[in-house]
Amino acid sequence: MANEFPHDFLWGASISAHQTEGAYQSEGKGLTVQDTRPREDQTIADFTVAVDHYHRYKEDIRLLSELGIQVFRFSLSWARIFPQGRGKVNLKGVEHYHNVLVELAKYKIQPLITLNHFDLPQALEDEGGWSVRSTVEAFREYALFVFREYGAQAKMWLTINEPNIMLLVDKKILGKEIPLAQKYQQFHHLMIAEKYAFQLCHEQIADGKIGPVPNISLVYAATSKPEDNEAALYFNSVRNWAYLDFSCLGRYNAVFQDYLRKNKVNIQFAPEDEEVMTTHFPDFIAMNFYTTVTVESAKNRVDMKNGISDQQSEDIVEKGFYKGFTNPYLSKNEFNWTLDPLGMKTTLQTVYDRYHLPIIITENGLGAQDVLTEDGKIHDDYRIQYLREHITQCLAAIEAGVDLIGYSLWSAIDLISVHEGIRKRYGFIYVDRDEKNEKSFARYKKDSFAWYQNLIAQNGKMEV
Ligand code: BGP
Repeated sequence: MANEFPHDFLWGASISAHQTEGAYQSEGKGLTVQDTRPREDQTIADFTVAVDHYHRYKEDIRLLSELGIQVFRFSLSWARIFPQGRGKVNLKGVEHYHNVLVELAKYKIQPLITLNHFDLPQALEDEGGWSVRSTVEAFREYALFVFREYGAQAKMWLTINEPNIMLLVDKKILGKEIPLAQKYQQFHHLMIAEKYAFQLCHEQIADGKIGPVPNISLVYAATSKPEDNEAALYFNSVRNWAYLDFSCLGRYNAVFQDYLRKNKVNIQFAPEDEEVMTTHFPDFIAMNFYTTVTVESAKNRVDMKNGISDQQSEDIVEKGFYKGFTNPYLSKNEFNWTLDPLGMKTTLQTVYDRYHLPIIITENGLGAQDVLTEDGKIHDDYRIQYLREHITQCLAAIEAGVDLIGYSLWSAIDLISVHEGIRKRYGFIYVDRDEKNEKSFARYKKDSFAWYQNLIAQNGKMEV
């Protein structure tokens, strides 16, 4: 087995539209659910300006070319192209992404485009969002349009970012709680929409490749008690396999069906769905990974309230099923996210074993409170350490036989965290703004920039 990264391994970096672009009402863009989302804490950097990537994409892409990445994962803002979600096209928005693609081509950076990353057009949300079937139709119209428009410039595509986390942590991401029955009707619509994206990409783009992009983390049992193992079985299914089984195998798996049955959730199928589900499949799996999750049984617990607040699902409670448990063997980062590089390897092995498709990691990274020194430096050795540990496990997964084709970390540039504003920074490139003040938006290279640049130049070889 290989003990080095394949020569065509894709080294990359990732962002999303609403966390970077800003310009939220510029040049004809419609509002999205991220622009209107109620925020618990109004002091966090808002998304209306974000890090001004919309106006500074040329500078950002030039810096990324200096970094040496081969693939840049970004998302299109659906409402920039269709301000009302469907119907009238906004030509300025369409042109913007052509310009971005031209700029990437100039530096030979391959685009990896997410169709939608948490920012559904508000006009569609007003009609019922993913709870109603018409949003699936609007998504088909949008997907068809962008594949035709950009298919000559972009060959690798991703569908809808982390539908699993969006539904599980709805309050944090969308600013509202979705009742359970509606949540899983949304699941069905999101997954059917994704199936149409697979179909349309393959029909419209010569050599086009497309994959789903969920957040996948193995769920461990808190102890060897059979009840805890059962809890892990259910949460693995609800958090992970329900999504990938639908995408890659075209079915509702049995454990997930049982979960739905016990919760008295009935999914409405349209007449064509059975066929759509079982006909269109992805070419690869894109996987976002930050940490693993541990659960114990919540079968006989009456003293608890159902809920979840943590992005990484550690504090999930679902009576009768599972309850989050702090894994005593793992440490945490300063934002309370559990660290588990080996868990990334075993998650990769499990995903590959189940689906036998190539995998690309499209998110993995460390959110931290970086400090800009007076001489314009950011000494983020903690991020280098994090990356070193995780990339080592990528290689271990490849050595163990996993067809891992790339690693694109979160994030290329500092952006507004979904939950915690800009004080939680992820980028290789520091952006001079804080929660309240927009400041200069100047870009600075962090120490991790030089480290990753060197790593890419060596195709993943690390000096210990
Ligand atoms: C993923 C999202 C990203 C990103 C990341 C980090 O769930 O796809 O958009 O934000 O998590 O999360 P956070 O911003 O909450 O730190």
